[in-house]
Amino acid sequence: MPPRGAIPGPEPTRISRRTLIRAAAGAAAAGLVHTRADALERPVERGALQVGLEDAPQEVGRLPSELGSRAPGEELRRVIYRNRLSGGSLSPIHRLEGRITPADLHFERHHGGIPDIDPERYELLIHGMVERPTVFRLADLKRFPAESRIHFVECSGNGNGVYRRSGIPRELTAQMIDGLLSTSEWTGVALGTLLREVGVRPEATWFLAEGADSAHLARSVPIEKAWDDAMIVYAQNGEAIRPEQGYPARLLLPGWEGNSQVKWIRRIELTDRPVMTREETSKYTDPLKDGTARQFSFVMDAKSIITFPSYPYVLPERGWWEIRGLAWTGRGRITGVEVSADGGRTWQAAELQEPVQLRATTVFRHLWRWEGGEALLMSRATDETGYVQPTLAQLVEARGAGSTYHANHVRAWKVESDGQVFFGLGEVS
Ligand SMILES: Nc1nc2c(c(=O)[nH]1)N[C@H]1C(S)=C(S)[C@@H](COP(=O)(O)O)O[C@H]1N2
Ligand SMILES: [Mo]
Repeated sequence: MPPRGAIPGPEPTRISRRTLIRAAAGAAAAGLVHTRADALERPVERGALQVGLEDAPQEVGRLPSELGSRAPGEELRRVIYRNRLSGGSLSPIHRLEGRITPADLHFERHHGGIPDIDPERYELLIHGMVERPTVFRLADLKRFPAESRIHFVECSGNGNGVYRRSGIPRELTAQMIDGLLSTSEWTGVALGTLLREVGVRPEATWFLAEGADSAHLARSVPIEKAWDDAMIVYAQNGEAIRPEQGYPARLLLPGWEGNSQVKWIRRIELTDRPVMTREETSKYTDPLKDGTARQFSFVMDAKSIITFPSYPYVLPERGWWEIRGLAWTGRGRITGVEVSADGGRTWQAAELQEPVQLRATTVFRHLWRWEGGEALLMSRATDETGYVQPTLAQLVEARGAGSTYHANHVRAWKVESDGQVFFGLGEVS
């Protein structure tokens, strides 16, 4: 068991670094692992690891089942943030391990509810500035060479609740702050493959992607993205994508804002200019200080958040704790994450979980000794373009206070002297 804080209520897990070292030394002494036990602490006696047969279960357990379930007490839930047709739900990122989001916990954002689409009758039309306008059925899409890739999807509104200098509640979970982020292994066909099939005319520079939901969500996308890494995906973490994620097929634009990744995709029209839909004019633009607005701000900038320790975890005792979190960037790969325990005065490099992949979340970890006083934990991500996750002050300086999207500033967690952890951005700004 790795060290883990406890949510108030159940018995706290008490594992010190000393215990971990002892356990490792004990296992080594018993010949279970090849560790240099002498470099650790005095090994415990061999007998300590011997387990009597009477400890083995005496009764046969449950029989196999067709469908698995989560262990009792390990059930996880999304948080629905607006219980209307135009709503969403947040993924429990503070309760997940590793980078992959279980498909039933992938965040949701839809503007007109989830349509029921019959996969037998599903059609994707590609037309406009093409040589051969074509309708693809689901079976057609699956006949093309398939690709599987791990990518995050993040709503560009993710984290906008903490894009403020004051008035932010302390009792916020990472789920509530940044839960409009999820990562899956997506499988589908490269959009470039389909475009070669229909023959794109040279004057086409953009394409319009339109969904089959009642919102008719539509976005204009520069054609370069299609030749680069855009996909039409029909599977997620090994099975058909969920209705919430766009069943039977969605547009995947790795690293770009969630809104542009049209679900339930039914039409792609090649054009020589952006169409200026609602979602790229009145919505999903970023008002700036000087009265203008950023438009087509597709790329999700580098960002990170510590998921442990975070609210509502409680550190039961001082000592060694592993700070853990997620970092991601739409610009390419994460190259570094730094962690601070003193509110940004000093920073140390965290370890990145290999392999660090393109436009995918990366887990970072940093061993930290909590001396028992107050601490302000922060993380700061850098990506391969040299872009560094900004502070709130830097972001407000660059964009003004009126933006509601792309709030990727450094987040902070306040550890109180009694071990309670709260959202702590107000301490920083
Ligand atoms: N057709 C359609 N596509 C859509 C949406 C929608 O409402 N309709 N919502 C968009 C938004 S705002 C986001 S953030 C992502 C969310 O993807 P997810 O629900 O699979 O997490 O889908 C995008 N694609
Ligand atoms: Mo979104």
